[in-house]
Amino acid sequence: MGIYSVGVVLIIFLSCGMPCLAKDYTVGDSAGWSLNVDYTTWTTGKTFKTGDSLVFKYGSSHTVDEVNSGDYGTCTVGNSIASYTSSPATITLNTTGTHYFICGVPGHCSGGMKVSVLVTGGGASPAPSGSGASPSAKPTPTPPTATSSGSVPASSSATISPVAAVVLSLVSFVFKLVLA
Ligand SMILES: *[C@@H]1O[C@H](CO)[C@@H](O)[C@H](O)[C@H]1NC(C)=O
Ligand SMILES: [Cu+2]
Repeated sequence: MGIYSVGVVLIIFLSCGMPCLAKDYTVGDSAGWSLNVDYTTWTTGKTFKTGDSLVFKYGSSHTVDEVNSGDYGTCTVGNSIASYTSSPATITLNTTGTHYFICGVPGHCSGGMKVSVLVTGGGASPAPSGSGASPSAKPTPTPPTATSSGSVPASSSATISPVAAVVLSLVSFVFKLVLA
């Protein structure tokens, strides 16, 4: 059991390497949020998870507007879900699905200031309930050290329970935060 547990912890620790940490992505990297940047190229190869953040850095002549897919396609401004006008704008990706961002200044979206990101689950922060993403009502995470095996109604088999996996992931996450 002892060796086995260490192995499980190690596997979770390693497999949780970067995906378990909330990441900040500076949109456009050093180019920032501006005209004449190909954001499709920028998103290629990146994976975005709930809890990750997009950091938009831009001059005062731009904005960041989150819009729906239709307005994204047509570069329609004025119906934005959320609008940000001060840089840097750090936008946490709280929900799964595709998020669409454009610059709200007329002409800029059609000039290329548009970026869409597909957000998947399993990141550092779960999507908040209410979006129908999670049927289980568990508003606060269990503190990693608060529970012993006595309070967890899990099976006593050698296989690790989902609850234990979550707790171990949290431990790993906190551990990495301390190291960072
Ligand atoms: C994401 O959730 C955090 C914490 O609840 C909140 O402060 C933030 O405004 C949310 N971000 C968006 C884009 O809704
Ligand atoms: Cu702009």
